[in-house]
Amino acid sequence: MTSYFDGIAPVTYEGPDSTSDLAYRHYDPDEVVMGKRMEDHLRFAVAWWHSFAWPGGDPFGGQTFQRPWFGDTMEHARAKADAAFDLFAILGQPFFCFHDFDIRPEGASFAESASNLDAITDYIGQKMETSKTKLLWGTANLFTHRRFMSGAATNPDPDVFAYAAATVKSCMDATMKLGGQNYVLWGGREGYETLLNTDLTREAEQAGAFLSKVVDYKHKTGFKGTILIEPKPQEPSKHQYDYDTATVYGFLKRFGLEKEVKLNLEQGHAILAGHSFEHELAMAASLGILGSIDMNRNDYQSGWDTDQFPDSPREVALAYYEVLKAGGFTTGGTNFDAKLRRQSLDPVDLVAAHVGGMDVCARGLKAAAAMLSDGVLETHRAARYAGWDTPDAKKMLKEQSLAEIHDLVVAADLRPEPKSGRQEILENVVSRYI
Ligand code: XLS
Ligand code: NI
Ligand code: NI
Repeated sequence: MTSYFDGIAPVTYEGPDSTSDLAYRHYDPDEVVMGKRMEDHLRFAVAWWHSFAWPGGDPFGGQTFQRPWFGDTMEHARAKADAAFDLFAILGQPFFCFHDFDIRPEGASFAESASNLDAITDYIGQKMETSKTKLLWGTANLFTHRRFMSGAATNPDPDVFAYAAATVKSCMDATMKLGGQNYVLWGGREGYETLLNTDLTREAEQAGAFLSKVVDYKHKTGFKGTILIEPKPQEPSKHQYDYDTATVYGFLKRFGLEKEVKLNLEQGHAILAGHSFEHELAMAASLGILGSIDMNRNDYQSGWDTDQFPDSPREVALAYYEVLKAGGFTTGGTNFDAKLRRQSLDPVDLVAAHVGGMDVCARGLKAAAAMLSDGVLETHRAARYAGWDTPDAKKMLKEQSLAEIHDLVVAADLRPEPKSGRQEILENVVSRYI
């Protein structure tokens, strides 16, 4: 242990009546929910970038946090890893996620950055040998450095495409070396600022070729994990190509990759796209591409990606309802791509933020599991569509032409009557379970 979290004991489950700031009231890793341990359902992960690399800046002011590991040497990188594994142990966290940029100092050349990555992943790998915490996913940061300002795969300069491809290869290698269960691609700069200087057709072809090479590398190396794309409609780019679930699915189909790549969906990104999180999850499940989630919310007032820890049991319950209905996570999990507010300076804030987020998720999961097991929503949904299970309706859908249907309507003198959708009753049902 480092001394950073001194005085903070490992967090334990104390039950709903506990008044401690640092206890789980709902998250009991061993509690069995729908036949599976809660820890194995939720598969929580700490995000290295927000929890250990983010300095607490905003557009009006710089760093507020003063972490002893801030700095750009390998020594700092190792101290950061030490503190990270201390937090994982305090939380009992099963997983973490990282970008190359979060864990190693940037070198003066590609080769130096790659060798730093190799050294720090050796160090992290050693720490993992004595820790229960595994790697949920690794990813490349292809958006912070100025070389990526006009995109990575979709850059007008082929040299940047090449640099991005080499970076992803090294990050996939690092992910495999640490036994990662997924590899994520989030294209923050894959989009444009103005159409006036942008060739949409070329950029889509570049992105398709890039992703095909990533999938090809996965197969060549025998990586057993899942390749995930994380959709987001804008920010940092004005318009991002991976707008939302449906858009990414269209892109995957266009390049024949819909069986190869799944999605990492983030609550806040769904909201930025004008959807609810459950919409994005349900859509992905329906298309067979639901992979993993980033469970961090936005401030509904501000309209940008504020990356806050979740605090709404109802929202979280509706999200896990879709996850459970789809059969639960396989390689995916629940990553807290969430950061503290910039006034939350202390080690205890970092611990409490995760404890609160995990607890809200546990509560949501239990509510979702109960709603699903009791069948309260599905029974109603099935009844609402029951007409479609009749032979006549099936025949109409599959076999009959527009003209034949017309003749049937005339012959039967069909006069459809509207039926209640029962929305308020269903909303009350959900409230009963929260
Ligand atoms: C940014 C994204 C990013 C990805 C990983 O909005 O959420 O943090 O999760 O690159
Ligand atoms: Ni985000
Ligand atoms: Ni994210």
